[in-house]
Amino acid sequence: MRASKKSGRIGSIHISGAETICTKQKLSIMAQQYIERALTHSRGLPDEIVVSVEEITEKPLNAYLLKASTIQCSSPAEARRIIAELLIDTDISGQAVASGFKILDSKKRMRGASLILSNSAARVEPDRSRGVRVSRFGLSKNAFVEITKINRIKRSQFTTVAEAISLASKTAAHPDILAEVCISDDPDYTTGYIASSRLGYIRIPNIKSAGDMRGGRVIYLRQDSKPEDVIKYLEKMPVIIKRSRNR
Ligand code: PML
Ligand code: MG
Repeated sequence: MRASKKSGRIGSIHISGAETICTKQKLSIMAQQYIERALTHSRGLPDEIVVSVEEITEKPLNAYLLKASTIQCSSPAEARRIIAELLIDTDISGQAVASGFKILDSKKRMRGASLILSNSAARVEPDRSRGVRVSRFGLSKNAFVEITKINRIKRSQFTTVAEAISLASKTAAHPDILAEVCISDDPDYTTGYIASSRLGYIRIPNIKSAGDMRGGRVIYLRQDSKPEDVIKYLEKMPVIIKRSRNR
């Protein structure tokens, strides 16, 4: 689902987006839930809601649910220090870290993620205003149950966390992806995350101030990766998230 609103100067602004993999039997209920979500979103009332459904014909790959943890963080400035340190530890250059923050701080809204090369900091998403939308991922029952056991998730945050950790788990499973950083663009949602196959899914409270409409998603690729292959995986490859390994 994607919901947007026309805006004179910019064309159209993104309000909400969501995706899943489900059975044919669940299609109607999912579509109804997504439309309801678009109509009650904190970013405002959309004037266009598009729900598209595609049959999945190829066998989905499996990825494992990232282990979740929460870091103590009391302000956006502290969040930045934590994120920068973790990214540098992941072999991402200072220039690439700064480029990521610039995108996350921008007032321009993207529907998808920006892709940055880990060393040169070059942005490689083909359409900079749209970004790359991570899609075609769904949760197994066991992984869903595992998410219900993550500590300190408020009931009202459950769907947001479940979708974010699913997306992060699909993303981190690609061998050419080093890390992902996400700040919600919802003004009332102030917990973000940094994720990678090595770090797991680290929740960061107070990553932004309440009321801030900015946000976004930045994915760091190995310098020698082939961006077109990574994009194909993120957008098109169906992936089912299984419960974490080593439990
Ligand atoms: C979004 O708005 O879709 C991003 C959600 C980030 C969730 C972070 C968390 O609470 O774990
Ligand atoms: Mg949002």
